[in-house]
Amino acid sequence: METRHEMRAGPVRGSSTSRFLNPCVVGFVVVAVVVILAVTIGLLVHFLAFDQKPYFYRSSFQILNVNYSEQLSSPGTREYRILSERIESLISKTFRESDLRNQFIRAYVVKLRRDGNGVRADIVMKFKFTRNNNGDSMKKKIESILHQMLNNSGNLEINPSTEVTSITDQDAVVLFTSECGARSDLITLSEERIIGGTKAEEGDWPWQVSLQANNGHHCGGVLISNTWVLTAAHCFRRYPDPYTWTATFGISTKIPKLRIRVRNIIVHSNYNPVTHENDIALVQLNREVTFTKNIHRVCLPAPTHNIVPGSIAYVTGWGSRRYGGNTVTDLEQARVRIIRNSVCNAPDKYNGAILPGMVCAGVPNGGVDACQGDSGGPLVQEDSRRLWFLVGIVSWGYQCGLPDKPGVYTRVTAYRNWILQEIGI
Ligand code: 4AZ
Repeated sequence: METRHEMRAGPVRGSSTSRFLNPCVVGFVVVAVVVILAVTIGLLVHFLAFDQKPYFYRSSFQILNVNYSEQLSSPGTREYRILSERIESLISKTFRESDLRNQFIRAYVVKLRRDGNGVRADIVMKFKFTRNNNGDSMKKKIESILHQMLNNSGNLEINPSTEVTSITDQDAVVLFTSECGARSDLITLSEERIIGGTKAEEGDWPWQVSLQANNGHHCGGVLISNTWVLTAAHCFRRYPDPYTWTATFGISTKIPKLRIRVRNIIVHSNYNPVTHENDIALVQLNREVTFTKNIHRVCLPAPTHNIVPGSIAYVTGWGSRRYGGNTVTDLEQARVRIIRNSVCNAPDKYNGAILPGMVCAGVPNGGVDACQGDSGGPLVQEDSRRLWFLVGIVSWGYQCGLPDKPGVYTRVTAYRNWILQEIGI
């Protein structure tokens, strides 16, 4: 009873108004309102003025004073690289000297094609701007800056009737993956990325395949088209029947992103298991792979492509971390250097066993190498436009990671014409 009386007494004493006007409460309410307002205004200003989002645009230029030639049909040639770099640097220079210098990120030539006698270049451009810039006005600005550029493009004569189209991230993926050799970081036109550690991330090596016999990882492989995988001939010595094999994609062999049966296996007819000569094979998949940002083909080098001794290359696979060890379930990468055949043939190294169709790669003191289970997998190099080329296929070596015993790879340039003869690519 006492308590109930006291409670009821509160309002009777008229303290409700005085409590409401209590300076502490008023102060608290004012501070709360000010804080909420400040946070809201802050967030609005942040999103409208500072929170920049990437936007992709595509365009296509007709270049009138460059004659199309076979040399421009593959991104691996010097001619293709030089012309693409000229176009990219012209666009970059133009935007860096324009009102959009703070919005422009990168321009990239995704494809050079024949257009009459001349050349057409398909271009993807990336910009960053805030939400209060509407896409249409940006498109107009980009078009007008490009238009000025085309009238003043130095020694490249470009048809000035050029349209710009806003595209989605997914459209950019389709444009990049219809060509070869772009890692996922190039597809998003992100800033330079350093490859670190040994564990690979999804999309780092999108052409890497696991070739599995009876669903167990047996060899690596490399996606070179939407139906063909390049690998080593010695992978099929134990299981020659294509129906034994499946190919998986994605960095984990435990939880693959995709699994496809093998339809056919073409082993080089002159493969020699004693000398390891012609250790190369082609695997046809039972259905086409739909390329994605994380699954698509590598570039094949031209037969004349120069593999420079001392240059950096990466070998990737699920092979064992030491000779005699188990294979791993998460894809790993290793950074090695190309070794000249004459050096690799020295008496303390392979003493003449390295034939012209082979190439060695390793590090001076050993410790970084391919190993059992990596066989058939890729040895790749990046070019100046950040496209990746297949230079070797993991083939053999004396154990793994020993000093003076580098990894030996099938030299892909020596088999470029064999691939063309066998499957027409
Ligand atoms: C193998 O047995 C193997 N260190 C693959 C690569 C190397 C050695 C052995 C290179 O499949």
